Amino acid sequence: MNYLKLYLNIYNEWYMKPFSANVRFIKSISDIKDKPGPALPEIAFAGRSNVGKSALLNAIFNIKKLAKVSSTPGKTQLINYFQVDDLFYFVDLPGYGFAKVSKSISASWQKMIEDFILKSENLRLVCLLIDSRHDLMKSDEAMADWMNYYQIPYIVILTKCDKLKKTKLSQQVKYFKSKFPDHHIISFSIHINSLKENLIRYFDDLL
Ligand SMILES: Nc1nc2c(ncn2[C@@H]2O[C@H](COP(=O)(O)OP(=O)(O)OP(=O)(O)O)[C@@H](O)[C@H]2O)c(=O)[nH]1
Ligand SMILES: [Mg+2]
Repeated sequence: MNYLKLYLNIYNEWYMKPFSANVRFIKSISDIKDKPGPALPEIAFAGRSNVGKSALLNAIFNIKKLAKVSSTPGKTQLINYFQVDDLFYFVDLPGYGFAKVSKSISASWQKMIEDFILKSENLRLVCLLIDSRHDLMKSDEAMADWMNYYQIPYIVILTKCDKLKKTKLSQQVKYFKSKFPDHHIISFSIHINSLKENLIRYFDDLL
């Protein structure tokens, strides 16, 4: 799958329109039975509200408003499908762990996320996004334990790495490696090109 590589190449040539032309929003669903066709491999983005799931998608495709981003948690409320050519879907999920939504709404989001992860036959990988600045939160631990229980393949992406000094960041990476010894961990920031490129390379190798 050379499309992301292509993007990387073109991205380095800043004056050209990048690969982003080939990604498009398909639809938002609340129930897995409404998922779009054709069936393609899926990579989903999960994590606490405000961790940076939607911003990550915008950043790697270099499109400002591909996915809706907000400084207020709880922006993404449905399961959003983005298709890259005829090759695969990136799926932006609602966040969890946001205290300000009512219990019934947060339970319905949780059910949506769990149903999607358990029932989507084409799901290849969940990217569990965790804010690099904090230690593991209860809700992230619960999500990871749940995925471990159901043997869902996942990696951990540490977000907002631009907000940490180098030494603190390497401490945090060590800390998360100790928490997730069996999972791949990738540092990321929407503001650091080398980290964006690392992540794009990772997806490229995967697909
Ligand atoms: N400094 C910095 N800010 C970031 C980064 N990633 C995201 N943000 C900011 O964090 C806020 C939340 O980003 P979103 O992408 O909307 O978060 P989300 O995880 O999709 O949140 P929900 O849709 O509520 O689940 C926005 O103000 C982003 O600009 C990053 O790498 N660095
Ligand atoms: Mg979002």
